[in-house]
Parts: sequence; structure tokens; C-alpha cells
Amino acid sequence: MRKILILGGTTEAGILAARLAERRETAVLSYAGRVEDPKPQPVETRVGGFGGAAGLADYIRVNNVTHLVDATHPFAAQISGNAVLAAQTTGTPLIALSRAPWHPVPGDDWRFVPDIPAAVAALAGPARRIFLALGRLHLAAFAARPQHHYILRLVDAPTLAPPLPHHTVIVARGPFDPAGDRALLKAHRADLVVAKNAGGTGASAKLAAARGLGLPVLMIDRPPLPPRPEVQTVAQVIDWLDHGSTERGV
Ligand code: 3Y8
Ligand code: NAP
Repeated sequence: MRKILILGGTTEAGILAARLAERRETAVLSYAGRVEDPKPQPVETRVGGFGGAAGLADYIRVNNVTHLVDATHPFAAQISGNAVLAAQTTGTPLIALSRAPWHPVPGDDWRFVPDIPAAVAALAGPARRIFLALGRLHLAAFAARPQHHYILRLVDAPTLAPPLPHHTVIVARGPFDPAGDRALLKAHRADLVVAKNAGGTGASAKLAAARGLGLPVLMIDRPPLPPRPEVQTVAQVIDWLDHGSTERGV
């Protein structure tokens, strides 16, 4: 009797959970506990860290997990590294459900930077009105550029005021749509969008909106991830479960 642990927190993880529920598979979807009320899922869920790679390996053993699917966000590099290690030490088949990065299309005005510090460095110069759609975890880094007015989109209302002297907070959870993001950028007179190269559809609305308004985008590249088997679609994960997951470990 197989038991699938999905490391989740993304649209694709939710779609996979729904497919596995339809197939009457035994699955658990895991959240880090980053937001107050994660989206309900049609399979069992758990919330909170495991306690590093060793904690994840223990969870796998104690809960008789037979297959590990890393469907986390491409910027969630720590948990993805832990998943590779835990799969190796427990001999558990692992697959990553990963989204292709976004690429600019005609009409896009993108500038790529390798990481958050490089994005901060790129924001030298006169005050701008910046749509900072990176979530909550990285706001402090932008305190080094206090001259700008930041339009912040956060999943939960912040308990502490963000450390940015000029800011507007919008509390909203994706997935988002281009018309809504276009209206938001216009209403707040944004003149620059800063985004993580998340891929997928849930966060891409702001890019279409920026294109339509002729706004530049500062695009942050993904962090490096360890080598692991990767697929791009839920159907490929199902196929792996049914045919390809016999090899031990990663
Ligand atoms: C807790 C679990 C679903 C999943 C929905 C996806 C799409 C909508 C777009 C913008 C960008 C951002 C952020 C974003 C999106 C999906 C997906 C996605 C980006 C939830 C969720 C959890 C989180 C965590 C949260 C982070 C933050 C990042 C907001 C659920 C809603 C900016 C990433 O307040 C915080 O601490 C938020 C933290 C990690 C990045 C950051 O560094 O702040 N996601 N987002 C997960 C957990 O606890 O394990 O409630 O569904 C999930 C989703 N957010 O099934 O519909 O698939 O990515 N999430 C980014 O891409 O830049 C918003 O505003 O345009
Ligand atoms: P991270 O930096 O890679 O992980 C930090 C720690 O959080 C991990 O070591 C682990 O703690 C815990 N963790 C992360 N994801 C977990 C999960 N799915 N289940 C259980 N514990 C988890 O992760 P992150 O970037 O903070 O992302 C946290 C969650 O938000 C993930 O589910 C991710 O998919 C989702 N998310 C992130 C982003 C983003 O921009 N980073 C965007 C959308 C969604 P222990 O070491 O104690 O096990």
C-alpha cells in the first residue's frame, strides 16, 4: 500500500492532490505553515517544518511514506535540498514537480538579476513607485532603498509594519488575473514591477499587466537547486508513480 508525501504550497501541488484523491491514493500534503490559513485540500494535510533533512527522513520512516513528491515553489530551495537528502537516506523514490521559468515575450521590458540582494542593488537612483510582489519574507532587504514607494502584496495582513518608510499594503492571495493586476498597477501608479521567476500561472498575471502598461520588470532568477528527477506536469507525476518510481532513492 503506497503512501505519497507531497511537499506543497503551490498551485501544482493542489492539482496533484486532487488527482490523487480521485484515484483514492493515500497522500499527505505538507505546508510549512507560512500563512494563517492554507488552502483546504482533498487529502490529509500537515503544517510545519520537519526539523531539517533528518526530521523529514524520520517523518518518512515513522509514517511509512513510500513516495516523495517535491511540488514546492522554485524559490523554496532549503526544503528541496532536504527532500533530496531525506530520499537518499531513507531509500525513498523522489520526484520534483517543477515549473519551467518564465521567458520574456515581445513587448516585455525585463531586466534579470540573480537574487534578492542584486534586486536591491539595482534599485539605486531616484524615487520610484515599485510593485514589490515577493511576499513577506524578503521585505527587510529593501529597507536599504527607502527612497521608493513600495506597493506590497501580502497573503496575510502584516502584524508588524513593514520596515519601509513609504509603502502601501494589499492583502491578497493568488492566483491572480491580468485584468485585476493591470487595474492594481494603474490605481497605484506603479512604474516598476519586481518579481521572482516563479513560473506557472498563479503569479504570472503581473507580468501580462506590466506588458500591457509598458512597465519594466526586474526579474529575480531562481536559486540553485540540487540535482533530482524533475517533471513539469501532474500527469508525468502520476505516470512516475505507476511506472517509473521503482528505483530506490533519487
Ligand atoms: C503557504 C498556501 C493554490 C496555491 C497558490 C503558486 C501560485 C498563488 C502567486 C504576487 C506573487 C509569492 C507568494 C505567491 C503565489 C500561488 C499559490 C502563490 C506569490 C500560498 C500558500 C502559502 C504561500 C506562501 C507564500 C510565501 C510567499 C509566496 C506570496 C496556500 C498562498 C510572493 C511567491 O506571508 C508569507 O510568509 C508568505 C510567504 C512563501 C513568498 C515570500 O517569500 O513571502 N508564497 N502562498 C505555503 C506553506 O505554508 O507551505 O494557502 O495555498 C500559495 C500560493 N501562493 O493552491 O492556490 O503556485 O506559486 N505566493 C512568488 O511566486 O513570488 C505572490 O503577489 O504576484
Ligand atoms: P524554504 O526556504 O525552502 O524552507 C525553509 C524551511 O521551511 C524548511 O527547511 C522546512 O523546515 C520548512 N518548509 C518549507 N516548505 C515546507 C513544506 N512544504 N512542508 C513542511 N515544511 C516546509 O521554503 P520557503 O521558500 O519558505 O517556502 C515555504 C512554503 O511556501 C513552501 O511550501 C513553498 O512551496 C511555499 N511557497 C514558497 C514561495 C517562495 O517564494 N519561496 C512561493 C509560493 C509558495 P524544516 O527544515 O524544519 O523541515
